[in-house]
Amino acid sequence: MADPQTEAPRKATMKIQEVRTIVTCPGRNFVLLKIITDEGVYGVGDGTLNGRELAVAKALEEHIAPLLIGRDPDQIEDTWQYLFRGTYWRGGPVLNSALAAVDLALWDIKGKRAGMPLYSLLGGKTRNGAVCYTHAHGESFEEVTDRAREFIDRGFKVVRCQSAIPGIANTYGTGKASGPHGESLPLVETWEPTPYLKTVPRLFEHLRNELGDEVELFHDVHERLTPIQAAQLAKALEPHRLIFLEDPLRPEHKESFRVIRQHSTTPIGMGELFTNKWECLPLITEQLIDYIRCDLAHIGGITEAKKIATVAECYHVQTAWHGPPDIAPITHAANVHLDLAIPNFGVQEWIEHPPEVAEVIPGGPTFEDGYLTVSDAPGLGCDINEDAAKKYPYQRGYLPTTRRADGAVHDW
Ligand code: KDG
Ligand code: MG
Repeated sequence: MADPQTEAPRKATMKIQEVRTIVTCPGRNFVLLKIITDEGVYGVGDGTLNGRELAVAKALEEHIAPLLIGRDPDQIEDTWQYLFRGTYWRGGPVLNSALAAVDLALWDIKGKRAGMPLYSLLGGKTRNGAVCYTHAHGESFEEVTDRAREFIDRGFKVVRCQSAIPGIANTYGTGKASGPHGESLPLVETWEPTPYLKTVPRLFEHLRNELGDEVELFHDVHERLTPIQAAQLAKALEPHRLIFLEDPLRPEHKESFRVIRQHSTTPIGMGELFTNKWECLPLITEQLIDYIRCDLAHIGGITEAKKIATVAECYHVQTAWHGPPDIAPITHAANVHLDLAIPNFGVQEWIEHPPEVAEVIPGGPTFEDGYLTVSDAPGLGCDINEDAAKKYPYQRGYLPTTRRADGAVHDW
């Protein structure tokens, strides 16, 4: 434990000597962290927050790194509480992404010192692999179907499907990339609920007719609907048996989810915009969702995620941790270590990064026949090649923004 007056370790144990933030853009921006101890063992973390990367990097460099120097890297929970509560203000996405980077790096150090992969430290494997999903998208139903078929042929058992909506420019999820795009301002997407609510059930009818019953399919609403619109969509999708309907509502007002539950048996997944366990709690304890899908890189890492998973287990809620391409392979590895260890794992999102990413961050999860695994290397099994990272300097990039047809701002 730290000395209550000075926060210095009470006795001479291993100490944190250096905290290095690495911002790199091998195709997309990543905010990486290396925590180096006085015994030479180091851990790697990821705190990438898409579109606001440098806010996290600055928080790590200017506010958090000085607090870590001299601390015992073994006291993860104590350090977590110290950083989370020590701000007084608590953390939103910026501070909790920074906290995640620290948390992941500390678990990595603990695993390396113990000579154990993280899943062993978390209780050992409860399964051989984590079933995972990827994204099939396209301008037309046929294009989405063809992409989904390619993924099914590669072994995927679960596929997220998004198609363009007639009359809506730049529909979410249809491949108009976020991240660095060389433009000074974000891409603007449009949103209108009526064509969306008409099109999505037709898309899934088409997909079921073409792809059959065996593959698990689902759709990401991306928090855009009102409660009653979400209830209508969930009900309309019932015949197509989605594994879950993702993020139907804005994250702020948890009671809204009751409206969906009152009208539909389509399972619901929610959580990529949550930043702590308390936000998940009402949805879990009232059994208003079926899958909790926080992002380990934005909720303070493994320490917070394992607590959320345990509460979820009590209420028959499974996990579907957020695994988009905008978080580094280090967080993807953390996802899979946790998936392998917990009893209530549901499904894991995973998007293949381009090869430059593995050059900078080797050791992410590996995919085989629909399942993800991680290596048995101690810790997270990942590394950061700092020389390679230098070849890919940060490039400013924004997530798109959204407006209604009349010009009003809407959630992206
Ligand atoms: O940076 C934003 C993305 O992480 C998000 O749009 C991806 O919704 C997403 C998902 O489910 O992967
Ligand atoms: Mg999503």
